[in-house]
Amino acid sequence: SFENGDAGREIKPSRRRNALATPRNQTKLGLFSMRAALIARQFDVQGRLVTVEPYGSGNVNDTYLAIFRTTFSEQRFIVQRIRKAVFPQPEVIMQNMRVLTDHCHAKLEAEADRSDRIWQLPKIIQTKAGEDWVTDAQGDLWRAISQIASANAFDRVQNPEHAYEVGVVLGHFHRMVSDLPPERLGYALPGFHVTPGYLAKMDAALATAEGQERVEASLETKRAVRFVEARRERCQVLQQALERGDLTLRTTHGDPKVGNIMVDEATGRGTCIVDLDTVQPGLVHYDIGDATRSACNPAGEDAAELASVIFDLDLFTTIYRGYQSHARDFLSQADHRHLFDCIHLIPLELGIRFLADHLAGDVYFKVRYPGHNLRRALVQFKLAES
Ligand code: GN1
Ligand code: MG
Repeated sequence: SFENGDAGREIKPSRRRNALATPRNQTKLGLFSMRAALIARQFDVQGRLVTVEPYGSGNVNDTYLAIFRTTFSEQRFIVQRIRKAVFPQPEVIMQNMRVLTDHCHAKLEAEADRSDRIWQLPKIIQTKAGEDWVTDAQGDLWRAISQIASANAFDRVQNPEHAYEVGVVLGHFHRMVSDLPPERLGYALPGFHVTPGYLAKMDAALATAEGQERVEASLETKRAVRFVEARRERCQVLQQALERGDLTLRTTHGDPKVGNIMVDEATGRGTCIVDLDTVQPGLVHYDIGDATRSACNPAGEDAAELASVIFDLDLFTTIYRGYQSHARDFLSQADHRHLFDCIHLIPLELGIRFLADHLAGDVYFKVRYPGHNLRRALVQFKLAES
């Protein structure tokens, strides 16, 4: 995996490169980047390719920053390979992204004069043939999107002001898509955030010989499984509310963790939400729970000390204030009634997802060391407990 960034540090491509500057990694880097370079040249950008390098710290897709130059200009953009193991129908992601960005870009432009800041949102860069993506010889989907100008993302919440901006950006996103009917979007990731489905995945992994072996391998794993067992019932709460009709499907982001919120370098204010792969019909609770489990945990998803993992209520108050500044009219009474549920459920769910993947042999999330998914699960369980 390229994506061995340090949690909580600023995500800068130059840092990645230093972190990878061992001879073995350089060879790997060369091979993969070469493939990305071949792909990058197929998109409709001016100039000559100068470099392509691994970028960001995502757990799923392969991400690169490409730089093209002419004598008088430079264009930087993001090139990504969508992983088939995770997204069975990657073209649905791109169809959704087209619908979403057309809707939002028009809205941002129309509201620009009244807005308190310049909002950004990635734009699809088409191929020279006018397509939204390319498929390589292995059948993998690659796409190119614009890079957000002068902004940073952080894997960990930096301070209360940062938490506030995370809330503002999510609230602004929800308001922007509040009139985009979810029926216009497909399911790029069927079963995403449907917690009982992740329980079933864990059960399936536990039912295999390899899964059993992994449980037996450590006391920590046994404890983690027991932790989930004791909370099985609660895993149904949002799904049942949806089935009862208390909650309704809307257009959601799906992955609004703190690392997907870009902060303007110059002003320190939120400017953009990125990673639009999981935009699909869902519950706003998935998003609120995901943003809060991420931004209210100052120790981060890869916390070095489990003891340092807490759900910080002051940060929650702050992020929620930011959220409400845009989404005040957006949440119904029933939505409010289920806030506590989602704040507890989404870290529990992510913990189950990490644990299930650990038991299944790390097939979904990229790992940087053996036992990484188990470790990630323990952090999320600690958070849910807190
Ligand atoms: C994955 O790839 P990345 O880092 O954007 C995952 C999210 C998790 C997140 C935890 C498609 O996101 O659901 O919350 O890891 N994305 C997918 O860091 O499963
Ligand atoms: Mg994501």
